[in-house]
Amino acid sequence: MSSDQHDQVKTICPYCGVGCGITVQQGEEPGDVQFMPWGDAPVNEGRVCIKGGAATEVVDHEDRLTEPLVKEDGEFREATWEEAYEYVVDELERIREEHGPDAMGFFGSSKTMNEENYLLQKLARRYGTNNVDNCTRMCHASTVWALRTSLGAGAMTNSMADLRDEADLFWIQGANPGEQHPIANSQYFRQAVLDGATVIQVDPHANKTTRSFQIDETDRHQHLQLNPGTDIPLLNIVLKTILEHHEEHPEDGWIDEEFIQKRTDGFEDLQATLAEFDKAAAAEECGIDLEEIERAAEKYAKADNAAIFTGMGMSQHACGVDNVQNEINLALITGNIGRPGTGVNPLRGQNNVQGTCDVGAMPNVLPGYQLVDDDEARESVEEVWGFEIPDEPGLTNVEISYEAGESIKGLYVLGENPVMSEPDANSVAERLADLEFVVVQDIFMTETADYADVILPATTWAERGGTVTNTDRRVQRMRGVENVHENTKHDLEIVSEVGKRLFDDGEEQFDFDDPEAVFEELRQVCPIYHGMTYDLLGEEGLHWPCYEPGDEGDPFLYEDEFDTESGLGQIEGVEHQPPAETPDEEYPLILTTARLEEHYNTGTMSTRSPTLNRQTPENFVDVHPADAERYGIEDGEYVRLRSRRGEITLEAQVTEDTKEGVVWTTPHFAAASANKLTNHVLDERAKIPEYKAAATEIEVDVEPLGETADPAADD
Ligand SMILES: Nc1nc2c(c(=O)[nH]1)N[C@H]1C(S)=C(S)[C@@H](COP(=O)(O)OP(=O)(O)OC[C@H]3O[C@@H](n4cnc5c(=O)[nH]c(N)nc54)[C@H](O)[C@@H]3O)O[C@H]1N2
Ligand SMILES: Nc1nc2c(c(=O)[nH]1)N[C@H]1C(S)=C(S)[C@@H](COP(=O)(O)OP(=O)(O)OC[C@H]3O[C@@H](n4cnc5c(=O)[nH]c(N)nc54)[C@H](O)[C@@H]3O)O[C@H]1N2
Ligand code: SF4
Ligand SMILES: [Mo]
Repeated sequence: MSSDQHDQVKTICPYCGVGCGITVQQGEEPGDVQFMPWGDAPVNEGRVCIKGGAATEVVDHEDRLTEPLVKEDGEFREATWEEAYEYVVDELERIREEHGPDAMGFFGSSKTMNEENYLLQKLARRYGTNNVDNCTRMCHASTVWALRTSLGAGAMTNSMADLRDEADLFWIQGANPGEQHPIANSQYFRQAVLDGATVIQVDPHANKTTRSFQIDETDRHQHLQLNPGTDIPLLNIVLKTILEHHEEHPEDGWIDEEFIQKRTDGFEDLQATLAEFDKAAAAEECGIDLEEIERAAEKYAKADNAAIFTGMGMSQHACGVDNVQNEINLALITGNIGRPGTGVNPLRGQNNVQGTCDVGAMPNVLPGYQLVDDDEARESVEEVWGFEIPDEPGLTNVEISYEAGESIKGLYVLGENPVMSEPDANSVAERLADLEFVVVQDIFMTETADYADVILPATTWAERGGTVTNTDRRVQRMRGVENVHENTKHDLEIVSEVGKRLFDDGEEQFDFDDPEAVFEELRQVCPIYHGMTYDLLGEEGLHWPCYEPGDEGDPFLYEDEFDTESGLGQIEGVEHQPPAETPDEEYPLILTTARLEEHYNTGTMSTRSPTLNRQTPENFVDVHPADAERYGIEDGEYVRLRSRRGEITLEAQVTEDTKEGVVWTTPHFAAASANKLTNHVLDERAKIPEYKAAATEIEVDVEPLGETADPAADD
């Protein structure tokens, strides 16, 4: 399969969903791959954060998987591609014959491109199952659920550019754009703040977002440092404050009556929910002075254009859908939506998580969010694909891992690392060990690949072409330099080859000349991409929805109506649901987990990047000084964190960045993997895990991990 490969290419940063353009330059030797700025790149105009600038460091890393590997007597040995393909195809056939197609699970990858995920979900469906999902499940699944149900589309309502130009207030709840979306923060949001916009940050932890807006130093901005898992009561205080003020002073227009009447449904439900709601008791639950929250409510209500940012602190709770619904409630009753500078905006995580969802790598939807159980939608896709699609939604990835060894017998993992990224990781590992067959397609050996029977070595982002979709729905082209390691193959080629060999009519359904040919098929079955072609994408890319060639896409959504059946935005009152685990005598602290600027997810790339790893080479836990005093913990001392599911040993940082009673750590490091502690409890509807609250205890006087840190040592 040919690809878009040259010595110097304009492409897109492989880390986060901002979608910054960069240039990759190939030197004399194939492995000599250098970063260069792309001066007029559409999103970032040449600027990058620390990760973008260091992205090429891992392309030729000595740990790259360079040959297919097959497990024999518990050890991996090198194999030919022919042998590896045969093994995969034979096992997929055997599992389908012996257990039926729903015994397989397929994980798509938000680190890979639209074409690759499109082909993987097509493969799963041709195989006969809708058990296909991607990391959005652990990420913004709840956000997407709430946005889709109440507004229409599971994406940012606005674009970074209109937020920069028009927003007067940013309400940032459970998101840390200063570190997780640094260029969006520095080049877009910070600009608005320099022009006078106010920031309200709602987060149990202080971070670079707090510091970049100097939140402590002005009266204008506020940091509401709440207890983890108390976001519903906090927003209910805000909502009730606004409603009460409107009763007394309708002339101030804190709520937008006309908007509520013409464009929304369910306002009475919200009023009823809040009628008996006790603001003072709720403020106590949140751990914040009531007046502080009321002051923030006033600022939101008075802003001409107020925009909400919502992140993992909201989505990763068993009440994740309701958390986001309450943000939607706030935007709808104040009419802060459908205009530039407003809305409810999830900053999407991985470089291509938006696209991976758009192209249908999810168990309930086909490309373009067409429901698998909608006969008309399914039939229209079947017409193009030429085979029948199963009509029942499949299992999510977290469910697939939990069914491993039970109804699930085999797993195809394209670029995910569930043994580190899913909650209660010790038990995920045990379950994967019970599978009959696992194939992992990755660029590095991972904690998950340890459990594989076959490992397929893929080329990296810098070595291949395709498209990715960023957080404001901009579809952009990626281009690659030559393969650094000759025997690695492009993800698209690997999936295509498996499809061709697996099915009688595979040649027809899985043979494509290049990524563009796959995109041409994708746009036929994905209405929101229908108007795009590689030529039209050019260097600027296009925003979806783009129904016909020439459509410019919408920079912001819902100007005239919502994309719901009634065309109305859905308001729905929600009540506090505490996390599944709250502190008790045995586990008196609440653990929450979140990210660092210099590391990335399960660390497979960032911990191997010298520039990124230098600053923070191992995991740590933030402990409030009052807690440190009670436990007798010195700053820099090693401690053991223990939950009902496991324990890890790591350094304690004593800091007021965290709140008393709350310990804060990161999911980036295998040697002290936070997910050994987290709780496998899911939001009922979106099936997202509660990564942001688990009851924990600290033990002191433990040995440091030291130089010889062994990932298995703290099992
Ligand atoms: N540098 C870097 N950038 C990344 C990533 C990375 O790993 N590193 N990952 C990418 C991915 S996949 C994603 S999804 C995004 C995620 O980006 P964010 O949504 O910013 O994710 P987190 O840092 O996990 O969590 C955000 C904040 O939630 C806070 N929080 C914790 N518990 C609660 C709570 O109960 N309530 C509230 N209100 N806040 C809480 C945390 O303290 C943290 O500051 O980042 C993307 N960008
Ligand atoms: N405790 C806790 N856990 C969390 C979170 C949290 O906040 N706290 N956040 C959750 C969130 S938001 C997310 S998104 C998930 C992320 O969970 P995962 O998606 O499992 O984590 P990543 O580390 O991003 O894994 C991506 C994998 O893709 C591989 N890869 C990179 N490029 C390529 C490529 O081009 N081809 C192929 N084939 N493979 C490639 C990488 O080496 C890596 O193994 O983690 C979740 N887990
Ligand atoms: S902000 Fe995100 S996309 Fe931009 S350079 Fe940094 S990691 Fe890459
Ligand atoms: Mo994510």
